[in-house]
Amino acid sequence: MCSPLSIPNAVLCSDVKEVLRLKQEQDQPTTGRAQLANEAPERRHVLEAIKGFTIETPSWGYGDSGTRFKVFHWPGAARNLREKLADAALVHRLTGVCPRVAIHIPWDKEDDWAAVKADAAELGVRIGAVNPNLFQDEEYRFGSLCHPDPAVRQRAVKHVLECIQIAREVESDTISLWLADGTNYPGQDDLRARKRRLEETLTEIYAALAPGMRLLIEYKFFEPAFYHTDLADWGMAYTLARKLGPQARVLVDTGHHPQGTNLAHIVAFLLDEGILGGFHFNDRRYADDDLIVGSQHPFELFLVFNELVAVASQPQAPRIDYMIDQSHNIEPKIEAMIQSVLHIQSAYARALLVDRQRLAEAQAAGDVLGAYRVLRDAFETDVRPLLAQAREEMGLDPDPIAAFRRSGYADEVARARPASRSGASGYPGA
Ligand code: PSV
Ligand code: MN
Repeated sequence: MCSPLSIPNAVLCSDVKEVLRLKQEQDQPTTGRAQLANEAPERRHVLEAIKGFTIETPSWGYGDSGTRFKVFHWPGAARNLREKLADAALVHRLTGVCPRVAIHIPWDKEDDWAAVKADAAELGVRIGAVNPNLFQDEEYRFGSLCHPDPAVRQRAVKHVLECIQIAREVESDTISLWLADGTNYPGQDDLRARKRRLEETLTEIYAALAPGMRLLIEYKFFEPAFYHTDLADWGMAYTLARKLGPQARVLVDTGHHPQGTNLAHIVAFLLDEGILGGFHFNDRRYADDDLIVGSQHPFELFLVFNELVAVASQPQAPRIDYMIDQSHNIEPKIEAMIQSVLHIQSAYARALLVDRQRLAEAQAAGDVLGAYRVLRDAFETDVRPLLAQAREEMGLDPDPIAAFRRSGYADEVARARPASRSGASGYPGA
């Protein structure tokens, strides 16, 4: 049996047999499901948690992107911020859980941010994290916030300050910072000097944050630099966030680790230190592949959510921003985004079904495989009926992908949005 919940948005345990029974019930008409919800309080808690769990989508995931070899144009791909917001708003209408859109500056730069804010609101979404580009200017060849030349560092700081101002204007409380800084050859620059420059520039940025604003520090172990990256791993991001202060937090991009890294362990560690601030979800096989979330390693995604749910049931649950960071090279962009949202919801729902009491008992008893099976039971549960019910209760189509395909939106934008450029190489100008 399951124990009662002490907090509303998390489920501490579930009876797998009960879940299977509920699944059979799913084939019954809606009234049957509603009755069932009343009968099974743990199911109700899972449903409410799923309905309240929001995911931010990235503006750049709606536009064309590619590898360094080729950018394939997708018919109807969004060409500017307004079109990206329209696509993101559709994803929100279909899933009910994507009310925020992350932007990148200057990719999404506009002159009138009050108008952007109003237009977004009219579409039913708002601007989420503001991401400064610190990698595009000619001046950034040897870095931005870590550059040896103080004038270039100041240019980079100024750009982040501009992003803070944009965040204020659109009423976003999040600056999400990723650095492309690094070197390609041993000896190219002084590594300790670069670290100190970074501390200095970040301190200046931190001081300019509005009260209550968060600075999410994202790390990545390689690319575009190959010998060293200035913010290479969670330990470096953690150290800097701690030095800066409570408004700084670590952001984990699931595609930014070497092969074989145990992501759930990193997440558990950062959670326990109270320093985890957000996620960039995507999936990878080899490098920073930016593929559909959960498409390559669904068990790993589930294990990450298992750690998050374990902490969500504690009284002082931290604020974590769940964002998708994907670039779609060959696949339809809106559909890929919806698919990622659905996979995230599946992982979350399964993690909510973990029987935490049985897990703790098995762990305490040294029952290695018993503990493993508790996780496996939850992971192997078919949560599609549960998710469909949550969507129906939100007044949505239970199958957002089918609804998208039926909507005619893809054809409509393909007609309305001629390619802004065709068949370009991933190497600009090549
Ligand atoms: C870098 O690889 C990254 O993950 C950062 O989050 C950027 O903001 C994003 O991709 C888009 O370039
Ligand atoms: Mn990222």
